Amino acid sequence: MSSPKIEEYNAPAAGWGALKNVAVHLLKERIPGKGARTLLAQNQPDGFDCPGCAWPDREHTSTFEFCENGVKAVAAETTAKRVTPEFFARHTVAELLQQSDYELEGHGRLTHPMAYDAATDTYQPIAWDDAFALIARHLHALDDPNRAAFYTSGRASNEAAFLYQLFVRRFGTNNFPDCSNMCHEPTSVGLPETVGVGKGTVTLEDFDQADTLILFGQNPATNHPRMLGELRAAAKRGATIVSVNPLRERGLERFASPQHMLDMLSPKGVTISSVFIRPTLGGDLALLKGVAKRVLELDDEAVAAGGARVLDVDFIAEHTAHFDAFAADLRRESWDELVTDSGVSRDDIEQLTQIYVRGKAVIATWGMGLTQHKHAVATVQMLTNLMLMRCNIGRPGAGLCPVRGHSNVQGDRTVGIDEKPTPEFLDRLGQVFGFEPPRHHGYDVVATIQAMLDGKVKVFVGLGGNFVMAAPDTPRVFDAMRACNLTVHIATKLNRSHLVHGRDALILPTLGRTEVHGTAAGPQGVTVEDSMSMVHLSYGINKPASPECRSEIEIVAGMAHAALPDCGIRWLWYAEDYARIRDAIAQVYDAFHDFNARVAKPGGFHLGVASRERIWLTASGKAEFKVHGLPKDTAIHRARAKYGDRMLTLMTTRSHDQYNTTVYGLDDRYRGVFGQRRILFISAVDLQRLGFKPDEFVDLTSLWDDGIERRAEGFRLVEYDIPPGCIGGYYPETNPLVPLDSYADKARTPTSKSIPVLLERSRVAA
Ligand SMILES: Nc1nc2c(c(=O)[nH]1)N[C@H]1C(S)=C(S)[C@@H](COP(=O)(O)OP(=O)(O)OC[C@H]3O[C@@H](n4cnc5c(=O)[nH]c(N)nc54)[C@H](O)[C@@H]3O)O[C@H]1N2
Ligand SMILES: Nc1nc2c(c(=O)[nH]1)N[C@H]1C(S)=C(S)[C@@H](COP(=O)(O)OP(=O)(O)OC[C@H]3O[C@@H](n4cnc5c(=O)[nH]c(N)nc54)[C@H](O)[C@@H]3O)O[C@H]1N2
Ligand SMILES: [Mo]
Repeated sequence: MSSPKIEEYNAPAAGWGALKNVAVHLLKERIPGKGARTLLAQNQPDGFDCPGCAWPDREHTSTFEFCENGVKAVAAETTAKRVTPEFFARHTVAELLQQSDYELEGHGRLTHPMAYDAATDTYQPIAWDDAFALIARHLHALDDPNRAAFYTSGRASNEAAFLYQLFVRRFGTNNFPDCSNMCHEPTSVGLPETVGVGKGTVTLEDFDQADTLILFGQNPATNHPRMLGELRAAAKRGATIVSVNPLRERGLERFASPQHMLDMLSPKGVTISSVFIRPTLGGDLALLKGVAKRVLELDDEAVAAGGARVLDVDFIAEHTAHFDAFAADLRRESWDELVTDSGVSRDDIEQLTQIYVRGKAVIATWGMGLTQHKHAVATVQMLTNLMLMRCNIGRPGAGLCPVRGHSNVQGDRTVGIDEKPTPEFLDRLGQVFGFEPPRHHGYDVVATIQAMLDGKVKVFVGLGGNFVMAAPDTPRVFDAMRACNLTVHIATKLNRSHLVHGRDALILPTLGRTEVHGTAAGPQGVTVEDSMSMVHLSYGINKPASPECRSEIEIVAGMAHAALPDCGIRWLWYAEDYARIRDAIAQVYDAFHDFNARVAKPGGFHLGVASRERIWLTASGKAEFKVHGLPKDTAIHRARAKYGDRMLTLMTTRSHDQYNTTVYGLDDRYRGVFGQRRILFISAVDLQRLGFKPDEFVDLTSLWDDGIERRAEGFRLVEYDIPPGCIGGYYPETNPLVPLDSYADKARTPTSKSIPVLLERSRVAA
């Protein structure tokens, strides 16, 4: 492990640094020997889908798609370390709570089902059937099925997720808090209103044809490293790549591909992004609106000069609705406000506009930098507006590309993990399985936490994930969990959610995606859907971490069988052969017709996205332009009115050495941070203005007017190239600062990238 230091990173992204880091992680997990075999099977037609990110794979291309962070995800799962009943006997829960998330993760794979014993404050082994019976007892004791909530993290396979939602709906509730509530929900809410489908419209083939790629609020070198391969190819082809990000993310400057020896030997690597546009936090809505306004002005000028139109007027006329209202609003908008609110100069807006209008095939990608704000839905829709102006949707080489997080987060939603299911889906589910599904909408993440705090939800079941650390407002989530009668976690590794538990609590150890899922019917594959709607099979190749581990499907079936043995659904029969679940999925969703046959093909199949085909499943049957004013009364505005420029806006992001709440290591190599995580990036201007020095420690208080004090203490200031007024820290350390009620309009995604805070000299650390 590195000693704490800050040191500028000058090498290209990936490259030798990545290779070295791979070796370090394989060693740390004590898996040097078999590591290579596992890695070779990763993201290959006959191997397993990488449990890391949701970026798609090329079919049959390179021998293996190398990715440092994919290796870390695989190494974390295939670790030789184990958390056994003896381990739990040695440590009380109170003791384990003192350990850091990094230490908890480091103990290794869970091996046995464990139940909490209050008398000893330890987890004790429990037989699987007894665990299922305990769950059934608690569920039956509820006077209303809506007093239970069923969380999903996006690693669950389609089969596991489908069976889970069937169990939960058959039990009687739509309470499906989901990691996507904290992630791409604004995309899933925003796009259906504009283009009819809440998914991206591009495939990897479009990446081959695009001449312009604009990346909004995304850090691919860390979070989707395989995307860099596509960007490298595009850059080499001469495509223009722009990064819109308050930070000049290092991994987007230069990239050395471990598959291309020449890159590795050149000290510079391949230049990826040549243009960096740097809005203030949350400034993208104003920026996009500014670019759209400029496109309209350029079109006016072209019309006046009798030149070629800048707008695609034929497309707009034939395929879209409400353009006039949109254009009228753009004409009214003041340039001063667009510049102030975006934090981007007129010159930079002009530059981005010129790049956009010169592009003949433009792809816009986006990540958490757009979605974790109050006005995230409006921002996603403004991006869609801009793309529609020049017909950059539903055309080869062009389109919308939300870059999803978890490897199957998109698939989980597709197969029914949805707290707001459509009536059509419920009708179909009810017909196929012979029951009347609950119709009322259920709780999302924020609503679940509130309901637990209000005593309305008493049973929490988590299919993967680390709810208490991923969610906002950490201390309140702790209170919420501890108020439950039962908390259940289906997990591969120990995490804090297991230690902040209800009166009764279970940890149920599950197989990871890298492991063989064997049943009486033989080895089973599971399916996942990537960020570009490709569905494919994944087969584990490693021996299970422990003979006691069960697959997620077997665990869901076990719970369902115990709770609803006589409901007419043969839960255990489904778990014997996962192809039966795929047949059931095909019965419920037309898009999955002939599922088993189609997915047997190497590389799988594309699910079909209507907007990609210019079929607009919106209210008007057309792609819709949406008018959005600039936000004027957010928590940031209110805090600024009260505290002036003492107030700073905090974003919470991932370091290079973490997977969400799982901390693999303490370095953030490309940003030059080593051996530590409690740091805050701050501009030289703000340091000076506020009278702080680099390396000084500060405490943060968030500014939210509900009378609750939210603090996070002991962060080292790191002088960084970040726009003045903005600061950045890592998640989950900063989650105590995110108020539960501070979320995106309509989508209710916590505003993890725009939290108004004050800094003060630290009381705790020095
Ligand atoms: N190795 C690894 N891979 C992962 C994950 C991981 O933790 N580790 N997590 C997975 C998951 S679940 C997800 S959702 C994705 C997340 O992947 P990303 O979407 O890349 O998520 P973040 O690291 O949170 O930050 C995104 C970027 O947004 C920028 N940003 C912040 N605020 C703004 C803003 O207001 N405007 C703009 N334009 N930019 C902004 C930040 O500077 C940062 O570069 O990655 C997935 N893949
Ligand atoms: N402040 C702030 N908060 C955020 C974010 C942010 O940017 N800032 N990002 C948000 C986003 S985008 C997301 S997606 C959420 C993530 O929220 P979650 O999905 O809940 O969190 P993870 O850290 O991905 O979950 C890690 C745990 O999953 C379990 N696990 C790993 N693999 C498997 C498996 O194959 N099966 C099962 N059953 N369990 C497994 C392990 O026990 C591990 O400890 O966090 C959100 N929270
Ligand atoms: Mo995510």
